[in-house]
Amino acid sequence: MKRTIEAMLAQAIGIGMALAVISSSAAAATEGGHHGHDGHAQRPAASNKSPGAEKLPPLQIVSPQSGAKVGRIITVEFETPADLAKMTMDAAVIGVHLHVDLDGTSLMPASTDLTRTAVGRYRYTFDLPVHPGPHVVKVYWSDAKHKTIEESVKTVRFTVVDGQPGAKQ
Ligand SMILES: [Cu+2]
Repeated sequence: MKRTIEAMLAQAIGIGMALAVISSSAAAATEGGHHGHDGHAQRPAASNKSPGAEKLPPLQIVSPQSGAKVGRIITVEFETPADLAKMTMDAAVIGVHLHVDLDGTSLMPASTDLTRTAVGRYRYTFDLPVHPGPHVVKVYWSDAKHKTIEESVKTVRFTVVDGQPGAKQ
């Protein structure tokens, strides 16, 4: 099951987007990578962070690579140690969950929409029409209200080339 985010966005706009929270989360992300070394003494008070944000499982896009030239079927492969049965929209209780995004169209794949290609590695194929030219794929966590958790966003920019034989030259 796939659902576009439009309906959820309408709800989110009604609630009001907390932009201040997003910017403070981004600031938190810049020091998030150092927690393992800094120890408790240097850790700032976590007053502005999204609840549980620093415990989110990492996400990493492994394909396409930045600047790659790919065909018209857009596939993203990513790595995460997360239990995606619990962190997708088919979870029993929707909390933080996976979003994938192609050129601003945000999708929420169920875990069954993902092909596991290795331990902790998954592939998703977008069922969206694309034209030759530059494109952007993002993989990230959203909270239970489908608000993007900015510090989790992974982005890759690549180019679609029309490799189909017989296409207009
Ligand atoms: Cu969502």
